[in-house]
Amino acid sequence: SASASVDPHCLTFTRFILQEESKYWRATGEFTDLLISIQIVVKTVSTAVRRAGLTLFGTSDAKTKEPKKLQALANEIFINILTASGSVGIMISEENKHVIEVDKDKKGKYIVAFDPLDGFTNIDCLISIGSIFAVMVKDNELIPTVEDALHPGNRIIAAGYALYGTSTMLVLSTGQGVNGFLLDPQIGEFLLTDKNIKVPKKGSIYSINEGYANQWENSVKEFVLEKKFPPKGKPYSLRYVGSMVADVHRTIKHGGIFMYPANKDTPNGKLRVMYECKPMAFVVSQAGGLAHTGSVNILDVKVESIHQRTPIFLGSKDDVEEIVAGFRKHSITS
Ligand code: P6P
Repeated sequence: SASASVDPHCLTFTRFILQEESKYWRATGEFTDLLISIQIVVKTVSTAVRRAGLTLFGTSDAKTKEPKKLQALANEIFINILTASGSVGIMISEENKHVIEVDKDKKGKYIVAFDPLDGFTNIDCLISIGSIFAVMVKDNELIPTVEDALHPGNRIIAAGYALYGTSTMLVLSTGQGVNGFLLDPQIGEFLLTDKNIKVPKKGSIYSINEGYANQWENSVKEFVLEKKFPPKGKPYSLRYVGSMVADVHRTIKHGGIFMYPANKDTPNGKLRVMYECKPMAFVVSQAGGLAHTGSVNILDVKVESIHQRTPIFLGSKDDVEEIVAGFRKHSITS
């Protein structure tokens, strides 16, 4: 069977985490418990997503209501399993207006921000969607309260995403590089298939919703124009799925730049700082790439509200630095 072809030395996610624990972390076991719980979350959401076509759709209102149900289900899966881990103190979810505080008896020191099912409206036409998460701790590593969600001393210690595409992939960084694990559904295990992922230094793909071109700032207009009509060499290709996890994962693997700039409709951009942009910036930076707002590194963005948005330019270092130079040029001359 297909699973028999898997390299017997292929590490499962669980064994990888246990190895990492013995190498890097003060092995309290709490962080390991949390990462193992995140693995269970992703397996459970993946099963729900894969069954969506059979259980949630087929009704006349599939386009309107069903994706919302799947998004709510994914959110419940995140909250219930992370709560049960005993490692989490508070959670910030794209789906919840307010910070979620875990009951005292199950409370742990970690702060988890997540988008349970990003791009979920794409599911009824079978476009890849994903989950995004970041794990933070307070600077004093004490148990967090609701007020700590925006504490400037919070630091990201792990982040990653799940891509529910042709296969389910879990990409994780715990601060020692980035690794990708493919779910083998026949044995229900994530296997380490993409070890030490690195973003190419420069790419040949730009990824942006060109439908908003009439709303872009000049820096963005000039950058995109130069990619399409370069003074010398070949133009870049445009690839845009409209599902952040799919666009970011392709950018990490193939290089290039993913952009969601400010538009007149969304003056701070559309994508959220805590559970979309910062987790992706952590992963991309750990893979040797760069994530920027046009004025600061995404990881340095000051968070003043849990659903705060930001413009984002992410991917190959050379490509992102090029558009950042364009922003600097315009800010000096304006
Ligand atoms: P637009 C999906 O709705 C999402 O939140 C991200 O996954 C994606 O990158 C972005 O919005 C797409 O937005 O405005 O191009 O449709």
